[in-house]
Amino acid sequence: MLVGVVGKTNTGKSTFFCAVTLIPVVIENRPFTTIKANRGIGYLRSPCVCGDFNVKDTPSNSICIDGIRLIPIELLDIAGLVPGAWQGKGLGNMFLDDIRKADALIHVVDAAGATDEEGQSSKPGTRDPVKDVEFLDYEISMWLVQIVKKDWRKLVQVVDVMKGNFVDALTDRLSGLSIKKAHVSEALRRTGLEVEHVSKWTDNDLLNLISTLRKIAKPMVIAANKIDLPFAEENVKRLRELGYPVVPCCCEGELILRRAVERGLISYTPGDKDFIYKSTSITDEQKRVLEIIRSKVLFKWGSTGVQQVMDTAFFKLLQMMPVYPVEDIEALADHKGRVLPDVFLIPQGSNPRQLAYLIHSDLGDTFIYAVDARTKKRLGEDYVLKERDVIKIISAKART
Ligand SMILES: Nc1nc2c(ncn2[C@@H]2O[C@H](COP(=O)(O)OP(=O)(O)OP(=O)(O)O)[C@@H](O)[C@H]2O)c(=O)[nH]1
Ligand SMILES: [Mg+2]
Repeated sequence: MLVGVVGKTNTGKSTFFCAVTLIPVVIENRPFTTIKANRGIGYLRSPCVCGDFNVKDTPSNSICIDGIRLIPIELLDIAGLVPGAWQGKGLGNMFLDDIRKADALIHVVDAAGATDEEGQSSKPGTRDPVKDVEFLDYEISMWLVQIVKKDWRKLVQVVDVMKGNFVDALTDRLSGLSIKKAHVSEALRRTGLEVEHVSKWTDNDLLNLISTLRKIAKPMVIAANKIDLPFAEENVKRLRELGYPVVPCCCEGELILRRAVERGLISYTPGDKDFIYKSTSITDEQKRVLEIIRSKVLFKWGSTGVQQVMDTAFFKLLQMMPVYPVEDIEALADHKGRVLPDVFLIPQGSNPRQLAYLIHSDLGDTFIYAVDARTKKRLGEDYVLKERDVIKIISAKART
């Protein structure tokens, strides 16, 4: 699963990416700082099961800090866009092509309205961030419409004359865009458009279908950034009326906190509501900046919001959940003796065999049953895995 960080140019996308991945990318107060997308690893935050079992864990594919499991995931920081990108304006298709790979989108908006339509910085309160959301929706939809329209007549012929399947034909046309057949069927159901009359659809019908499809295939969370600035609070309220999950955030504040942790100045885990001073060699200036973040962001909003954006994207939009496979249910360990070494992200509603496949295709093929480490009960393929289950897979090859 890959999540793309998108939005108008100069809203703080790279700051968000850097705060999450700690990859030093270029951040500047000007449009089009990022041209080539940055790809990196960020972390999701989930309460670790080590506390439930009262054991000291030795994580391998993830990190555990004070009972909080940080689970690695992939993130893409995409070039910014300006209105007309779908027609090639600004960096145009450069941005749009990178969206192809994304399964969900984090839309970083300047909630303070301190960047104009073209991404030039302006006084807070001068740009309506609601317009930024509307325009990004429109840009992505128009770009997709353009792709579909290229072959529209052929597609209509396949369905009308050759009685081909519309869902198959459209999914095929959109291949390589991380859009699945189920997404297309669901978009048709929601719009109520009739496939039998596809040749009579208007441009608006097609736009309606495609924007609905985009919302299903590439769900979006709004990261309402720059909440440290004036006007953000009232704009956040208005952004919440658009029907997307909205998380107020201060990417710059999160980046400063993460860097202060790296320098050993404070202790802070992403997503925390406060930090603790660790070093006595902290300068007055460093303290002043940290105290501003504390009062303007942490105390006022409850956190910097950056971690919550990540968790919303993977747990709510993509409906993933963490599950812990182990080989020994007594020691909760793998064959190397590592305790609760791995956590896997798996779609909600998955069964133990699907977990086995995620670990290794052989293990899925030879799956016999699973065992729940909490209840010691045997679980068949009909069992629906729960969030934070600790599971042993029994296979014909007797390996996990
Ligand atoms: N006040 C404030 N400024 C921020 C925040 N996050 C980012 N910025 C500033 O916004 C400006 C743009 O940041 P970038 O991260 O480069 O923005 P971008 O969206 O990647 O921009 P492009 O790559 O040019 O499209 C920089 O001056 C950042 O310091 C924040 O939370 N608050
Ligand atoms: Mg950037």
